[in-house]
Amino acid sequence: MGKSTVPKPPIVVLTGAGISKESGLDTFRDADGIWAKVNIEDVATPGGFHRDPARVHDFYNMRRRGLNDPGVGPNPGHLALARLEKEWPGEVLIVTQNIDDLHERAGNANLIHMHGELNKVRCQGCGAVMGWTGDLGVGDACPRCTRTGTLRPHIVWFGEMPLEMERIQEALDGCGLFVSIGTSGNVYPAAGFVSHVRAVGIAHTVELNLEPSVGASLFAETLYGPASETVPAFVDRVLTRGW
Ligand code: BV8
Repeated sequence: MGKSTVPKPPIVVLTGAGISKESGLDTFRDADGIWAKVNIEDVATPGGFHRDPARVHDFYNMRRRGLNDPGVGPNPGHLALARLEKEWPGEVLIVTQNIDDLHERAGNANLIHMHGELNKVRCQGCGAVMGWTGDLGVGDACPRCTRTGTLRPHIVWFGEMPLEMERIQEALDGCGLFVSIGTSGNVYPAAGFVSHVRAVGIAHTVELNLEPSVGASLFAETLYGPASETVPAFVDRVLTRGW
């Protein structure tokens, strides 16, 4: 079924690690999560990278190998969001905190990776951002400027400015529906988006998560359960009778 002609309000969807959990990727703050195994300061800050780049490369190389494992792919939660973008007769923007590429692989095209992407690297010498699906090491040369020692993961670390914030703020200002999926609401500025949307005062706000997030009370509606179940059901509802 294609899009009908009557334009409908834009939808903004914020996703976090919880939507990729059932695809086999670890979350951060669950009991078995990433931050239970490594120290944020050592692997997800500019200081950590400056102190020990090889250690940070190892951390992201392990996660990149995990993501690019043939057994890892989009789950029904990702696929439902691709259907929403395809069939909703208005704009659907996915703003993801995730650095995996499962939204793209599910079929979403209108997508912002506000914390960067695991399968990309950035040269601190010439600024180039390039696809990179293998391991990255301190000795690797930039394919564009040939410098060595200047490549870093194209990922936003703590204390660094998330990407495309202006475009995100504009989308939040103008949306009719804001949905937050699979995020614990601990990390800013993403955790503040729902408050921004409420202050604008137009949109309906919904949290789809396994359990209440830190900001659960800020949402007009909350639905709990695994994303592979809650997201398809919610998308069905929006496409058949709105919110
Ligand atoms: C910024 C990339 C300002 C790396 C990430 C002191 C010093 C400096 C900064 C700060 C500070 N104090 C506060 C800050 C701000 C800081 C922050 O918020 N810190 C927190 C910890 C207090 N934020 C920043 O630093 C940001 N930048 O503020 O810049 C600035 C201003 C001007 C100029 C320059 C700078 C940058 C934040 C981005 C950091 N990078 N990731 C990497 O991925 O390795 S953050 C990291 O957390 C990931 O991106 C992740 O996506 C994100 C959020 O985590 P979640 O996705 O929510 O994952 P989590 O595990 O927490 O939750 C999963 C949820 O899923 C759970 O609720 C669970 O119940 C649910 N779930 C589980 N299974 C399922 C499920 N749901 C559904 N279905 C299931 N099956």
